[in-house]
Amino acid sequence: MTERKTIATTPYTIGVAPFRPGDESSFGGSFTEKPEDLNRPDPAKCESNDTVKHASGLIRVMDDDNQAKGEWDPGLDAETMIQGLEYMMRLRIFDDRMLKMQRTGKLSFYMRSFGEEAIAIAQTMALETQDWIFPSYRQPGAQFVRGRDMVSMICHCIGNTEDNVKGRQMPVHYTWKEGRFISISSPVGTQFSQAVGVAMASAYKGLDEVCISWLGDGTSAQGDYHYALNFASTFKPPVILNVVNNQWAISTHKNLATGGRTFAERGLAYDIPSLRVDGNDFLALYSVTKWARERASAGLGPTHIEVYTYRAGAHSSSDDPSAYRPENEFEFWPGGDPVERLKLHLMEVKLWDEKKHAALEKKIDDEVMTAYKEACEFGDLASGPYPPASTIFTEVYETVPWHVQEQREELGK
Ligand SMILES: Cc1ncc(C[n+]2csc(CCOP(=O)(O)OP(=O)(O)O)c2C)c(N)n1
Ligand SMILES: [Mg+2]
Repeated sequence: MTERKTIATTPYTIGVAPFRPGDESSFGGSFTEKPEDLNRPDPAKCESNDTVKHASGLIRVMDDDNQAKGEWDPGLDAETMIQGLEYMMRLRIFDDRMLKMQRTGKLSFYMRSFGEEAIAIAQTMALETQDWIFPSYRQPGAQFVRGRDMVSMICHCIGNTEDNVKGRQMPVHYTWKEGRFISISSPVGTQFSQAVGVAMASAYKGLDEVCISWLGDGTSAQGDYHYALNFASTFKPPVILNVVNNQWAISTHKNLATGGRTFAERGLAYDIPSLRVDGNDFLALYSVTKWARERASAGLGPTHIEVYTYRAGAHSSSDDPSAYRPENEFEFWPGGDPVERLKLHLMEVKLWDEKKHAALEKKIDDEVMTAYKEACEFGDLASGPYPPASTIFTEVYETVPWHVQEQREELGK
């Protein structure tokens, strides 16, 4: 009989979270990377080799003293920054109201962007209106930037008679054709190859239409991510591919999604310029996205970005993070709170004060409350009215298949 050989087994320490419930989290205080560390390469000439340091370092603009520094400072005017702050505040207040609705049974499920508000908002603001957005469920903020009506967003989350997809999507899985905001898919990651494909079509047609997409650290462990990067590397379409590394994929730590190097560095192997950016720094996010768009528009193709952040809230209304991570971990995150950081920067440059902030908060709060009441008039989960059951069968197939027809007849609708 042949003797079986034993091989060294993988240690179980791979992929574990550094801190668990009851531990004191520590991320080393503040970031060691400084805004002056990294240059801003010429976007119209930059190749992947020029971004080796940008993929392992961290692009920042706002320093620990809330001042904008370094080559990546986008030099935004007051109006743009205040607008950005307003969008972020609107998203946070909106999210809180929606979660309350879920807790009181008015809608079935909810996902907040808490702690990640700057990402989709700054990045969408840096784009042009003809650009296409391929989001995951944590970028609803892009819709505020593109001007979607809040009542319509709430009606979608409830799935009531005014929901533009008539309850056929999960709440928060928005779709909004007018804003070029592509339907969010429940199977995570599909949006990356779709964004690359549409960008290829845009280049083929000679249009100045750039695509942007986001997926999470956990999702980047899927094949979809690599298929998209491979096509982006080969065909060099005008696309901006973001991996939002928020440390967690529900209860799975980001250490289980990649083997040591940063998420950004993986793009270099595909010969795609790759940047790593502080995802809680509104100005840095705006700046890298403008840079990537300039490259795409100049015909230089894709940019790969790791957005380094922390998921401050639960994964969704169905999740309880106290079961797998210290409850106050967010307080130790060196990137801080994105809303607070832009607010403090605006105060530092004397464009903002607590009084203006409180007044804006009140204005948004009223706006959200009014929209919430208006949306509920079209029905909520607790008290209806509900869309008719016949909508299960309509508007999906042009020619209804026999088995669906049979089911409809059986239901008598
Ligand atoms: C293909 C697929 N697998 C699993 C799931 C269940 N699921 C939904 S979100 C999620 C975690 C995703 O984590 P990450 O990509 O890090 O994004 P985050 O929620 O942190 O933004 C999982 C496993 C799914 N929706 N689709
Ligand atoms: Mg994640």
